[in-house]
Amino acid sequence: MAALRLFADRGCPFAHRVLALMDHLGLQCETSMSPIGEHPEGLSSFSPSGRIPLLVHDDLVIGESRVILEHLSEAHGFADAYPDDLRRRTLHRQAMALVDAFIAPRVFREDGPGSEARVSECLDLIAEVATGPAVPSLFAFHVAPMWIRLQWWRPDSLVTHAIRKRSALATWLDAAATLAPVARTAVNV
Ligand SMILES: N[C@@H](CCC(=O)N[C@@H](CS)C(=O)NCC(=O)O)C(=O)O
Repeated sequence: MAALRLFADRGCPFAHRVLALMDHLGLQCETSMSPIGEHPEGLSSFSPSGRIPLLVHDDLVIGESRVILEHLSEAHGFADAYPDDLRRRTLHRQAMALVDAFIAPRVFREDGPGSEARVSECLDLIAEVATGPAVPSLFAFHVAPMWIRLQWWRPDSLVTHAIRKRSALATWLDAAATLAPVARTAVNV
């Protein structure tokens, strides 16, 4: 069994994605976890700038959560990572990219990138993916930690309200946020 080591921070939504996937796959991993705002011990030898999350898999260092999710899924045969259908798979990947480009920054800063119109267009695309039952998938593990933190940290932000107004999307995201691997790896802050 290859050695896995994860550096994470208790509040980080990007790290939460990885923890949720690992929980779902039942992966054992040496995890160095720090309180919010601090760097886990040993991280600087792999990332002097303090990137979190950071996964070390043998001699491979991965410091981008979406890539970590894909790497672990491929390494451990997560068959439901993405839909089988190419069109749906591409839409999932596109929605994940949009979450990172336009939604994730607004978890940290209310006035993140993108106009109201651009955010609305992104939510339309994300809503196209967030249909049917919320089951474990890379998209669910990718977006749920952001939705949880938007509600904690930005309950009255433009993007939080825009999501709530799309009731089918909000319902789907609520269900994704309560998936067992997401809930088990969430923190109370
Ligand atoms: N695009 C990165 C973003 C990761 C990120 O911004 N992580 C924050 C913590 S939530 C971070 O490392 N901040 C720098 C620091 O804490 O020094 C990913 O998806 O992994």
